[in-house]
Amino acid sequence: MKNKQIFSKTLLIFFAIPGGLSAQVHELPKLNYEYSALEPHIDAKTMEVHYTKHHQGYVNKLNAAIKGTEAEKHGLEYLMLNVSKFNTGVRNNGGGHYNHTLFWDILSPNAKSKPDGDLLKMINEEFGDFENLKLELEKAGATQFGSGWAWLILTKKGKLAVVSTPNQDNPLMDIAKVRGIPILGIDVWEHAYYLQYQNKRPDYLNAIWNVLDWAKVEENYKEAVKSKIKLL
Ligand code: MN3
Repeated sequence: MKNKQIFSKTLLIFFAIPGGLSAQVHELPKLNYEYSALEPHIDAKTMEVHYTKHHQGYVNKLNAAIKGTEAEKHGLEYLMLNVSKFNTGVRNNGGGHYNHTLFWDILSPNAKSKPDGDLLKMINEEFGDFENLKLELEKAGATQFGSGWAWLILTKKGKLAVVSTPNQDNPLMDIAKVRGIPILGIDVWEHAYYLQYQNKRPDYLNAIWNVLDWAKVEENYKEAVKSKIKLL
C-alpha cells in the first residue's frame, strides 16, 4: 500500500507542474509479498516469471519507447489518459506497466474476501449482488478473445461497469471503447496462468477470488470517486 500511495502522489505532483518536469524513468514497483505467498491459487514460478520477466520487460520497453520523446515528460497516468498522442510502444508497454502495477496491488495472501460499505452498496445496486458481480467478471475474462484484461471500473457518470480490453490496453486510455477508472483488473494473458492451469482459464478465474483483496478494491474505489473521476 505504501508503494501505491507514493506512486499516486508522484503522479499528482506531475499533474501539478506540467512542463517543468525532468525526464521520467519508470520502475518496477515492489511486491508486498513473496512469490509463493499466493499458493496454491497462483504458483510461485508463475509469479516470479510474471513479475521479473513480463512486468520488468514492459518497464524496460516503456523507458526505451519514451526516451527522447514528449512522453518522457509525463507520468504514467497522463500517458494512459492521452495514449493516442504517443507511439504504440507507450500504449503496449505503458499499459503493461500500469495494468500489472494495479494487479499486484489488489492480490494478497490475506485477502478480504468481499467488499462492504459504499462499494458493496453500489455493487448490489448495479449487479444485483456480489456473487453476480464475480460471475460477470469471470465471464468478461473468459470471453476476452486472446490476451487481455477483465476490469471493474468507475465510469465518468460515477457508475460501476465490468469490461474487458485486448492486449495491454486499459479503460483509462483515451482509445478505450468504454472508459473508466480501473479499480480491479484481472490479467487473462496465458502467461498469468498457463504453468498451473494450462488451457483452463475459467479455473484460474475462479481461483483468483481466494487471493483478490477487496480491501484494496474498496480503497481504489474511494480514491476513484474522490479524486480521479475528473480525469476522464
Ligand atoms: Mn501479465
